[in-house]
Amino acid sequence: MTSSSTAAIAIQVKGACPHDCPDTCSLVTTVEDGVAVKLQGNPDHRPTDGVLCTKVSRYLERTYHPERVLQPLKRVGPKGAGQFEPVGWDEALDDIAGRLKGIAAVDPQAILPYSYCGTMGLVQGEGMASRFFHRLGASFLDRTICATAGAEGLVHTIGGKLGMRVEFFAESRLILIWGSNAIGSSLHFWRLAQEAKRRGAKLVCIDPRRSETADKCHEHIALLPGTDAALALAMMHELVVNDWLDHDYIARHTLGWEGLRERALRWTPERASAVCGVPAGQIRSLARDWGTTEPAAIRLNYGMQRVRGGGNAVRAVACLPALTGAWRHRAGGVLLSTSSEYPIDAAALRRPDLLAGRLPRTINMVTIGDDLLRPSSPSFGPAIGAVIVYNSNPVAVAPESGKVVAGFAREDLFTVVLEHFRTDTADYADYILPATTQLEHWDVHSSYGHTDVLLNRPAIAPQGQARTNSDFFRELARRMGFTEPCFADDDLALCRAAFGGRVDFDLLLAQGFAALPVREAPFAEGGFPTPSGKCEFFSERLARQGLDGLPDHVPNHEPFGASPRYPLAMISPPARNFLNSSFVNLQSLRDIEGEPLLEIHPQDAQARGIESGAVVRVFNDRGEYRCKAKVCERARPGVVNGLGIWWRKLGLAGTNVNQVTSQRLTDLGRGPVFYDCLVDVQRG
Ligand SMILES: Nc1nc2c(c(=O)[nH]1)N[C@H]1C(S)=C(S)[C@@H](COP(=O)(O)OP(=O)(O)OC[C@H]3O[C@@H](n4cnc5c(=O)[nH]c(N)nc54)[C@H](O)[C@@H]3O)O[C@H]1N2
Ligand SMILES: Nc1nc2c(c(=O)[nH]1)N[C@H]1C(S)=C(S)[C@@H](COP(=O)(O)OP(=O)(O)OC[C@H]3O[C@@H](n4cnc5c(=O)[nH]c(N)nc54)[C@H](O)[C@@H]3O)O[C@H]1N2
Ligand code: SF4
Ligand SMILES: [Mo]
Repeated sequence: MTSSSTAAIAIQVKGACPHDCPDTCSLVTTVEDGVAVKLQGNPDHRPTDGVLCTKVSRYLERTYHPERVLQPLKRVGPKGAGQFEPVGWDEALDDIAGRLKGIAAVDPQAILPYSYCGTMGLVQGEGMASRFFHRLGASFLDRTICATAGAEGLVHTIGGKLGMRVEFFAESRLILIWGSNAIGSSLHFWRLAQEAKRRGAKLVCIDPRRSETADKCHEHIALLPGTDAALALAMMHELVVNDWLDHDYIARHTLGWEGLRERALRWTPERASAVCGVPAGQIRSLARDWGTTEPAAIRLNYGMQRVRGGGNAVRAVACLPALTGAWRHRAGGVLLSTSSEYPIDAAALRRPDLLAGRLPRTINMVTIGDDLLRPSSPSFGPAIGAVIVYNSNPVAVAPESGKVVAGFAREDLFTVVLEHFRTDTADYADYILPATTQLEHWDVHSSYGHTDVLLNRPAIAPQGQARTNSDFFRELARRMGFTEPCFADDDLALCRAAFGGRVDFDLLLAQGFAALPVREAPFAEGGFPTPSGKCEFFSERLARQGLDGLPDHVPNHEPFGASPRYPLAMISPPARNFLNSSFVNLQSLRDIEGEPLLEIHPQDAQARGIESGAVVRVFNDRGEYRCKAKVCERARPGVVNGLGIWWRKLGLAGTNVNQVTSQRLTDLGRGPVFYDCLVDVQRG
């Protein structure tokens, strides 16, 4: 592009929203004289339909934010104090390579990557980074912090992260929105649900919180956190006793019906009512709706699997469409994730062959607090000596932050953070390195809500001295003496490698997106990709692992009512205008959210002398944090909603909601239990 002194030349560049959101929107950035001046949703991309959410419509404010880190910074004060001075890239990279070489000479497993979905891009995510850590022989990171419990539940039932195509929800007659505040977290699905509603569909929201989505549904079932499997089993009870079953579908396309039937018959609506804290009549009517409406669909989301029994809960819910034959219709079935549709060539992209036969230990990202504090031992291996953080903000988002902070505060831990901003985690870095944003680099994206591949082209030059994540790992590899040719691949080559020849790259270059060939009604004729080829009510694989072969209600680690000291259950769903801890530092969005809030029901508030606006202390044995109370009926009695995920340093007393969450794990998938957490609340 050339600039002109008379009129700016405007070009439009197609990209992809990088954020951890099922909608994976196609973006169009207008650039004038090298400056991005406008960012819009691509009207030609069907799932995006020209619309962006409030958060990402502020992406330019984020990109050109005055507080962006634009040069490498080296720590000069104590850990966590946030005192840094500028340093050159070469000096930083040389020093980092030297430190890592020293650690690796003893045991490379003492080095740990820590990353998640700051960007969902396949290249700036685990592309060059994986090659680097594989070659090094660093510890593996088990990337469990969001979705693994539900993913395993789904895989063990229907065979993959697969399901309905999102656009057909517009034709459903009944939609259960289960564990999702769709208005905030998957806006484009919500628009389709609204279309269905206009055509006469009934919408039911199943969520302990009266969310913005619940407000707009016909019915809201405010169950206690972690009781979804009990609700689903009681629905099955009703399907059986009223014979709202598709016997032909069950006989031909499912496995384990007799066992499931027997179990369901033990879950009367009255029994589930006592567990879930909702009236038995409401459970009966939900089952009637499910059993007698066609086509009927479930938009399941990850909000309901952040409890001990999250994997089993997803299994139970994923059985419901097979019982009624809902899969026969393209507007029936369940959708949790579409990830397994994508033919990603992980070996070409990530090069596990560079491990050369080594099998490093695995660290679960959920237990980073405990693991950073663990000394060397024969069972654990070497104490963690260095962490390289990219695309994540663990000090804010990982559970039991008291321990996470203590871990990152270790003076003998060497920490490098690749970031856009000085996050809570960056404050504990030895080096903060400036990373490019989505407007400044190439990437290629899959989605977990629709089934298109998107290409992201850079729209503007890297700001300041920012470099892409892959550039950092490429340069570091060179300094570590890694000479394999794959470390010379540029980002465009990585974009091409991600799908090999399985996606038309020329189409991606021309149009910015390409649809995968997927079936309209994937399981209308069965054909589930499970070992038996059927929808597995009973899972032989789980039974062989010594687990329950059938789905069941697995009570929370911290069940409601179990502790006299901590009588309130706390969930911590996202505040609508933040995305995890991203965007919290954008003034325009923070102005909408105000301050960290705890929603509390009037009954619970009154019993504690708490009014709206009062500063409260939320506490349990793991710690405490302070926020402002909002007395309202968005909270059900007995459950408080601590809206997340604030930056600690932008909250009230330098902590956030994860100060009280626990590092315990889910039944399947080794996932976190953010919403399985008992607390009490006081004025304070
Ligand atoms: N605006 C916004 N959008 C986001 C995110 C964000 O932070 N902000 N996060 C993104 C990420 S990382 C993800 S993983 C996706 C998916 O995001 P989800 O985890 O599905 O998040 P939400 O849609 O907020 O849905 C969580 C809902 O589950 C409810 N819930 C809590 N416990 C239970 C329970 O035990 N049972 C049931 N039935 N419901 C429960 C909460 O009250 C909340 O309304 O959203 C993405 N989109
Ligand atoms: N209490 C509680 N805790 C939770 C949750 C909850 O509901 N309640 N939700 C959990 C869930 S679902 C998830 S997915 C996790 C999310 O946890 P994270 O994946 O850590 O998500 P973010 O907090 O958004 O942090 C992402 C960081 O990556 C940075 N980033 C973005 N793009 C790039 C890039 O291209 N390069 C580099 N180097 N950095 C980049 C951003 O600036 C941001 O600081 O949090 C979990 N924590
Ligand atoms: S709706 Fe989701 S994918 Fe679309 S712009 Fe917003 S965060 Fe990105
Ligand atoms: Mo997530």
